Amino acid sequence: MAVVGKHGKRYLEASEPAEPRPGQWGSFEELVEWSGMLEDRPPVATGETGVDHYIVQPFQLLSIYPRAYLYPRFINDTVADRFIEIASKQLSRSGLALRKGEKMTEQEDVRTSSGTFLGVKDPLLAFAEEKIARVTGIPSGYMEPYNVLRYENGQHYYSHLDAFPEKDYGPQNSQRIATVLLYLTSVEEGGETVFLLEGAKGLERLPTIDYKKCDTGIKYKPRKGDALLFWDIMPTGRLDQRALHGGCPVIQGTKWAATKWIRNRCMRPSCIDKGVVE
Ligand SMILES: O=C(O)CCC(=O)C(=O)O
Repeated sequence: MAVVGKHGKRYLEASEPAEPRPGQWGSFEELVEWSGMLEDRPPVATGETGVDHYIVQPFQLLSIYPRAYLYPRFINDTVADRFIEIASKQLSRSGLALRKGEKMTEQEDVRTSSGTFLGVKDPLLAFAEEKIARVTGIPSGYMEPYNVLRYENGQHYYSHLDAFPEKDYGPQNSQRIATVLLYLTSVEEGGETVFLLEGAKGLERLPTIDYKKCDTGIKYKPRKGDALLFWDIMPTGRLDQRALHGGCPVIQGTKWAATKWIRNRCMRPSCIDKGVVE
């Protein structure tokens, strides 16, 4: 039984089990069981394209400017390891989209990781993609293939936008609107994802930031299995410059991550078939 104290604060009586804390419960399913939610609120009838069960996925709002969410334990170790197993066989030096008139040699130092693109032939990779679709509410047809990245000691990705501003890249047929990073390893030191311009007034720092550094804004330290979602556009549909982000140099350990870029136009036959193309 809970007791409501002064100022409406809820206290637990000794007989009630203590509230589990992250790391103390066996699984998210157990947590849902413990919460009593399934008994109290069993799943309801869905529409044609819904699912008949709850998806248990806690999240933490990391920032509103840019909109960034952390999903702890989004994938388990088996799924994370599968990405690495497949990607390891086909790595090459990571590439970059060049701005108008830019040459690759000018950009060599911007991104020093290795990487590869992976589709969803493997069922575990397909499962992770479907989970991203459900959490973001954006069907997988709007998603690019995974870009799996490996950063070894000293390797980095200087801060950049994932979207393509028209002034730099010319008119776009479709635009990146959101990014999901799946962290496939924990990193002992370094390798954080940084948002240099985070904050309601983050843009005021734009003239002074150093794209090569990780010294302002917020940083997320990679933890195996976690996912980080951030929106590359604002609610208005315009590009959010505060979504500028980078991968800080790895100091100790190896960082593996899988990036999933989400577009504003369907890229695959799946949504064309379903008649939901925009
Ligand atoms: O490695 C990271 O933390 C960031 C990766 C990234 O910026 C990207 O793939 O666009």
